[in-house]
Amino acid sequence: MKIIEGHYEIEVPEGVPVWDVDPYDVDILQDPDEYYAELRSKGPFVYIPKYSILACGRYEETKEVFSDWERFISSRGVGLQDFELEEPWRPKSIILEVDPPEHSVTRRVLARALSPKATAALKELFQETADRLIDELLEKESFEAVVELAEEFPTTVFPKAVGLKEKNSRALVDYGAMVFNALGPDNELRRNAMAMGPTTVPWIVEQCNRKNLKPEGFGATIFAAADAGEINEEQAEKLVRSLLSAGVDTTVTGIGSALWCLAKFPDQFKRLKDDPTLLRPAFEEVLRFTSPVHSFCRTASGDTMVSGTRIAEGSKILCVLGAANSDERQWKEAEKFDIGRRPTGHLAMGTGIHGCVGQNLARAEVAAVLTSIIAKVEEIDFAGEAVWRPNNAIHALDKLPLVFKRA
Ligand code: OVV
Repeated sequence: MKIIEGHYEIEVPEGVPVWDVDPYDVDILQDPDEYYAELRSKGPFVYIPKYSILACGRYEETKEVFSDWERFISSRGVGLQDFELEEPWRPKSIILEVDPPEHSVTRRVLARALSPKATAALKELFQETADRLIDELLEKESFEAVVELAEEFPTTVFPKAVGLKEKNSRALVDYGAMVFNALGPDNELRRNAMAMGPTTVPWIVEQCNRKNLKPEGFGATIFAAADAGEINEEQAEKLVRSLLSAGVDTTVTGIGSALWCLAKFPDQFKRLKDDPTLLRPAFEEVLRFTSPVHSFCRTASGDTMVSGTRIAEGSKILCVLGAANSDERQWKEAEKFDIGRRPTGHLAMGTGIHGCVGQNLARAEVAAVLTSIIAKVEEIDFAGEAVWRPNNAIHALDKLPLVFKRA
């Protein structure tokens, strides 16, 4: 059997349209809305010959595939590569790239480390940091919000929350770019990201060691689970690696996209300032509207059927979360950014047993930044063109020049 992008070539299931598109084309990654709409319009699934995968973008099927961990597994990788056929670029994640029962143990440990209680304890650190940063930015005529705020905030607070002893924002941001670009095909984005390995991976791996973690923080909670015999030392190191993999680029993207939405829709910013109780629903709408993680794959564990489509064992299914989050079958006026919508059930943080384990923390980080902004900033304006940064799994800004006008 022929291998394409690290998995077996599959046959086109009966009745499934063939769509000659490259979902990893730079133009699509930068501006995906038309691709999302066309994907949904073609049917519940399409077959994409370039990568021999199925893709789904309607809400119902995307949710079904993404949440059914028994029929659509993660242990063969959540990118295009099938880990049964090819070695991944790094040892598998023991939370993202495993299934139950192994997943249940590691999930429990990380859920404990990132519990609402652990997150609540960081509230003051988050608010003080956000207030200081926003005060600094108010002094400037304009600023580059990706670097100066979206990256600056998480790379300041997250290492402290984990208990890292060293600060290295560059390595954290670059490692995230590697992890997420690695989920795509062997394209230029993935190759450029992988080229950062030698300057990035050794530092990351080193920070996961118990001796480099403070006695307080998420890292310490994870190693306490190793001391209790729940997991072993190597697993504890891998779970710290998971924090460093998934905890930075995601929140950087969430903050950047929230700023972009508020600058682009000033009426919604005003509405938020007038009613700060909309802060949390506003961020959920940012997540729905921008889908920071635009797509992840699953692999069919056996022959199965979804909405009348036959799916063969070993098929890679690209779950296009961004398309599901803009599906008009699910969301009224889906193309509208409406902070009062309360978009329960959006798939931006996944759903089911693999749903984002750090979501409390992510929400708390963004809430601190937005709280500070609505108190201190009267108006957010663009100071130049916003540019999106293509990435095989993340839809994020590359450049966001902004002006804050003082309240
Ligand atoms: C990209 C990503 C998301 C979630 C978890 C991980 C990676 C991990 O390394 O465990």
